[in-house]
Amino acid sequence: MLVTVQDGRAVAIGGDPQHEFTRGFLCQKMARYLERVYHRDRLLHPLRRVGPKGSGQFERIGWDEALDIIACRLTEIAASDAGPQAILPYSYCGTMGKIQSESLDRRFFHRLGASLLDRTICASAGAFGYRYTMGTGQGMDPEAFAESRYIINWGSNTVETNSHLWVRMLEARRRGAKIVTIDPRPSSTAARSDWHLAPLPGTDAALALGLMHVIFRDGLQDDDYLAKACLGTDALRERVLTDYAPDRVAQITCLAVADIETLAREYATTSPAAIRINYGMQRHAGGGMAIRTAACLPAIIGAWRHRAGGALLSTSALFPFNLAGLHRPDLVPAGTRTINMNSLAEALHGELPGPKVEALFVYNSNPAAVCPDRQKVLSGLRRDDLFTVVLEQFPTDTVDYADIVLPATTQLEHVDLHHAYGHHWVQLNEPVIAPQGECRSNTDVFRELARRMGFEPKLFDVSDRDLAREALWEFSGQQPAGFAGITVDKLSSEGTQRLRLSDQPPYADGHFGTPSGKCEFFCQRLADAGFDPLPTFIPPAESAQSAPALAERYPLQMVCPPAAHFLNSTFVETDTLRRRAGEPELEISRDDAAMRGIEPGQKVRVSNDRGTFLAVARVSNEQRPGVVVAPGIWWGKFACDGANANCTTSTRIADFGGGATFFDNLVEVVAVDG
Ligand SMILES: Nc1nc2c(c(=O)[nH]1)N[C@H]1C(S)=C(S)[C@@H](COP(=O)(O)OP(=O)(O)OC[C@H]3O[C@@H](n4cnc5c(=O)[nH]c(N)nc54)[C@H](O)[C@@H]3O)O[C@H]1N2
Ligand SMILES: Nc1nc2c(c(=O)[nH]1)N[C@H]1C(S)=C(S)[C@@H](COP(=O)(O)OP(=O)(O)OC[C@H]3O[C@@H](n4cnc5c(=O)[nH]c(N)nc54)[C@H](O)[C@@H]3O)O[C@H]1N2
Ligand SMILES: [Mo]
Repeated sequence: MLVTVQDGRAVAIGGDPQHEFTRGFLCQKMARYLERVYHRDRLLHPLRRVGPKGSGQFERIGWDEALDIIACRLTEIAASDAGPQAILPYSYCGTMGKIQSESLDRRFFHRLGASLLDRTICASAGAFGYRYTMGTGQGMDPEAFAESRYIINWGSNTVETNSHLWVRMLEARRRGAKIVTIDPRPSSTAARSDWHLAPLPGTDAALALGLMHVIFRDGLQDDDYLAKACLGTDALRERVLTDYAPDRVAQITCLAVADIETLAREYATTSPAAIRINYGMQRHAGGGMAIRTAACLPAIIGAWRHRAGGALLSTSALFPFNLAGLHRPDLVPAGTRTINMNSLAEALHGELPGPKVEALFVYNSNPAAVCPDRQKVLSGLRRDDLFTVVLEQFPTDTVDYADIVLPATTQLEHVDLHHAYGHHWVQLNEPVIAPQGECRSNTDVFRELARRMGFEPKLFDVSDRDLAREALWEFSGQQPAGFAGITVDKLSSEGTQRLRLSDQPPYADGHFGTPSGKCEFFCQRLADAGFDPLPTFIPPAESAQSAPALAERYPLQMVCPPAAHFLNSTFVETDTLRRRAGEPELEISRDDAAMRGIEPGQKVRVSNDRGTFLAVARVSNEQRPGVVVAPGIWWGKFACDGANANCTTSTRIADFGGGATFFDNLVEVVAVDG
């Protein structure tokens, strides 16, 4: 980003035309970042709660008092019978900068001996699934999509969630590529694609196996690539030929047999073919296996031979940061428990093994809005015996439940070092304005707390720039190849640097990162973990086919991805974006609406046994019957009923990696009078 500053105030923000990936444009949210920085509701001073939890009533206090209260309470809990594991840090991706999201905070909680948090809310099912097949996280270079001839957006709303990649896809289309989107919802991406297939949610693995059936049946596979680079081809071929004929796959997915046949043939015969595998398909009970299964497809047709062929999940694994140097996992006391962040509802109610959580320290996250089973999360946050600290920029739903609120700086006010999960560039984030009000960066807060708690100065009296140098291995004598010569000074003087990666396609000759060195259709690691070692279809936990009794009461499958105007629950406070988003909505098919007497624009109640929320019905001819969509992630306080879609979502864990299952959710919808 380029920011123009006049007299100490940021007056303009824009993309950097020199940046080779973003080429000078920001998404519609970041383009309004200054509205956020100077927003009337920015938290500018520490606060102490004066009303009941949840009321959001606070009084202003000073930093010294706030930090003393926190240090005192954390020390007390650590010294009590419950011990330091009764303290739970809770953070995710408010900022993804390495310094403000995972440096001194990790050191602090490790040194304290607090419970560890498994940060699984977004990407872990897919990350595990992809690695079972591929051995590493590496996939296609996003920039190569511009040269692909056949592009599949699979569970990816690329137009809205990854607009810079969409630009590459449009370039490919100008060169003749076909763009296909596989999504149960008529997303913006589906609407702009050449072809949209709408399977039932959670059935992608079956679809992928059906495509393999057609490919092997019709001899469209790349036998040479299979022989040299893949493990388990015969077993996979037998499985898909026996179990996944198009008519069975059509029943599972609710797609037409002819469409499955056509997709398989086009995909296998148009080269280079690229798949953007993304997060939509992994937020299901079988989401990890779905990603693992889809990730087998490029090898079967030899797509990895080409730079513009293969698949892309995330680029984050390519950034070889010195995380151990930043986090200092060596400080963690032996036997410390780990809490899955998707299980916050259970953790706050003392339903997990180990001591009951007595202190919750939230930063870079808004769990009262983004966590599954929200009603239960909120009743946990309401506990009078829970001490809650929230380090935030805005008075979010979570802040309303805090005992102590600490005001945090924004990206324009602090130092950070950024990687990306959608491109190959490293960047340094320099502060350009002074912290607003009394705001402090996350690192400053943990430095101060560490001092008050008597932790070793050599661990915490480290500047943010030195932490960035540590992350880039500048103190270790030798940097990993990907970072060779990329230093804080270079980033500062020359700007963004591309990772030092080879231009060759990563798996052109095989050489996968698996124990066998092959693309593992057969995966012993999965067998060892108690799973089917071959790609398979694990049905959703909540669907008409897999849970017919539940579906009698709650017949609609609901997916709830973010609205285009929000970044998860960030930017809901930003007036221009929230006005564009309007109000909480529910997209519903014409048939499902008619059956329930629901008129377009009418208020509806969406519910299941976990909870309920209100939304305005958007009746759509394009939406497939049986599936409803609730774009989010709204703050309860901006909704007329104080609720949001996560009131209905489940804390059930996906098959791999402890991942979330936000889109595996049966509900019923009724019209609300008046
Ligand atoms: N504008 C915007 N951009 C964002 C974000 C944001 O909040 N707003 N969030 C960022 C983050 S943290 C993430 S993780 C990414 C997520 O970005 P994406 O990977 O695009 O994920 P989602 O938007 O959650 O879902 C994508 C699509 O998957 C569909 N889907 C749901 N279930 C299934 C299924 O079972 N199968 C298939 N094939 N499709 C399914 C949904 O209908 C949705 O249209 O976006 C990032 N970019
Ligand atoms: N229903 C539903 N729920 C979902 C999802 C979904 O698709 N549907 N998506 C899931 C996904 S993919 C993700 S990644 C998670 C995201 O969950 P979170 O990581 O909690 O993301 P945000 O909602 O964006 O909240 C981040 C908070 O961090 C604050 N923040 C930003 N920068 C800083 C900083 O420098 N310091 C501090 N202290 N705070 C800062 C912001 O103000 C914001 O309130 O949500 C998950 N929840
Ligand atoms: Mo995410």
